[in-house]
Amino acid sequence: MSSTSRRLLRYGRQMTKHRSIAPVMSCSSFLLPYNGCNGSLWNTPQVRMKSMLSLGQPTFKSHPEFFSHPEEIMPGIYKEELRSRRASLCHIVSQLVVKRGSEVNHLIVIPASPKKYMSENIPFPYRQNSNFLYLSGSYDPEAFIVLCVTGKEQLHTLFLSDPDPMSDLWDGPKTSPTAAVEHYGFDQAFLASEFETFMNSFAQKTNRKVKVWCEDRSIVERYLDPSFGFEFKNAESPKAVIDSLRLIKSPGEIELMRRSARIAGEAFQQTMQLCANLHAKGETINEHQIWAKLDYECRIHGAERLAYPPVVASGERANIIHYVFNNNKCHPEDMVLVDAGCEYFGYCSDITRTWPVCGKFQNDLHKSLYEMMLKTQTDLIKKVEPGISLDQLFGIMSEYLVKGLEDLGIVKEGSSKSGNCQEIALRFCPHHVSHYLGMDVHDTASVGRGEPLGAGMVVTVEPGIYLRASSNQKDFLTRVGKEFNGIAIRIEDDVHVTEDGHCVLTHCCPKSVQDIENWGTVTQS
Ligand SMILES: [Mn+2]
Repeated sequence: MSSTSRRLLRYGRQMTKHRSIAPVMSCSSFLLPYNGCNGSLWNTPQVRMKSMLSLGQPTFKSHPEFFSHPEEIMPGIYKEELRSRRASLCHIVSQLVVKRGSEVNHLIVIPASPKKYMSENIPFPYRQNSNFLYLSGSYDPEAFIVLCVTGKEQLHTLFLSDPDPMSDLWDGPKTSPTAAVEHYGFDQAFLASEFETFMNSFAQKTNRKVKVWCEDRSIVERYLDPSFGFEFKNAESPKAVIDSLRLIKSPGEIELMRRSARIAGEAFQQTMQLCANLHAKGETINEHQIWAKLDYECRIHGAERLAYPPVVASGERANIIHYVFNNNKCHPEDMVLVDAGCEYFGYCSDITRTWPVCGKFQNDLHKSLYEMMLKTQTDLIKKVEPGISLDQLFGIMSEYLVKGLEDLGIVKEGSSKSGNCQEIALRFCPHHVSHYLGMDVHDTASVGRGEPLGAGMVVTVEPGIYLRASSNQKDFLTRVGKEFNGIAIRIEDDVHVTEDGHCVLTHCCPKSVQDIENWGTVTQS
């Protein structure tokens, strides 16, 4: 990890700690309204009528069941918090460059996700770019945020795609600049076609001494004539700076993650029960049904979608770590490994459970290995607190896992004292035991796993065991160990790091043998 990255994380922590009082400089009108940039296209009666319609996402007015205050953009996330996130980003980039020895003006451009198509005219379900959503709260496709920093002044602008009768007919009306300023709390908002005029004004104001921060400049280039020649070619990505902010969740974000975790956890309860009921009726259970049930339960309880293609792998298929076909029959004597989570107002949950398809642990090998993994996972969660790193958690897991396998007689005696637990563990659990979680499942990926945890972070704890008697496992397995061949188990919870330890967000998801068997009890005749 470079010293710049360390400094970033320190800035991120400072900014998020004082989020509610983050220094937001008053926005003087260094970019005065100018001709053409007044949203005049929106001033026709038809467009005015359309702009009164929904913003295309739930608001206090349209969905009072989700919100308690008109200033909330997502439940518990107020307009002011979004503004403060943008202000922190501006503040950090200007600090970084000052430290590098020269003071310049900054232009930060964050585009929304474009619409993507799976085939001719058929769109994929739309998912907003997490960084754009984090800084704006908006689900508008093809919009972009432009943050200008000149000296100590900041100006937050949102650009929205132009109204177009044809696309409005197919996709519905778009958010107007006026509605965007009012709802999202930007200083100003314009149509994308007005971007070049805006840039001319900014270039003049700054004598073109500008450092550009932009991850994907294609959207900007669409609206800016190439002859404009602004410094987009040498733009630096703001990703690491935004990650340093997103790493530490605010109380409002933690509440959304708690809700996301609860919806997913309860979906697992219902899914376990469905399996038991289908089994009792003598019906064959297909992995596809488990997927469908989880998806249904999450959506019906308010989640936007599953957070990723789930893994529903029964029997030996659980050894395929990213198995996503989910189309095979579950044998009633097997266990099924399910890795699924949902997205709630942009915040993800990520859970894995492994349970007996029929609802009860009837196979001693399954049960003994499950109990060992459960102990490994719950003991590991106890280690989560400020100061420890994800890599250190992996080291501890390695020791627990090898000791557990040795106690069960699966690996040769003395393995846990051989001094190479990590190397042995990697042969049985080839993935890491944790990642950061937030608006993305693998959140804030630019932050290394060697960083000490701090209050406000959310991480997963997910030890797994995959017994394949593969060539790299054979050297360590005993004769007993070979009987376990084909079994795979992973248990994963989402854990919020608090000032004095941790809090498990996914606690409602059945995990103990007793809870799993309770939810695996038949409820219908
Ligand atoms: Mn995970």
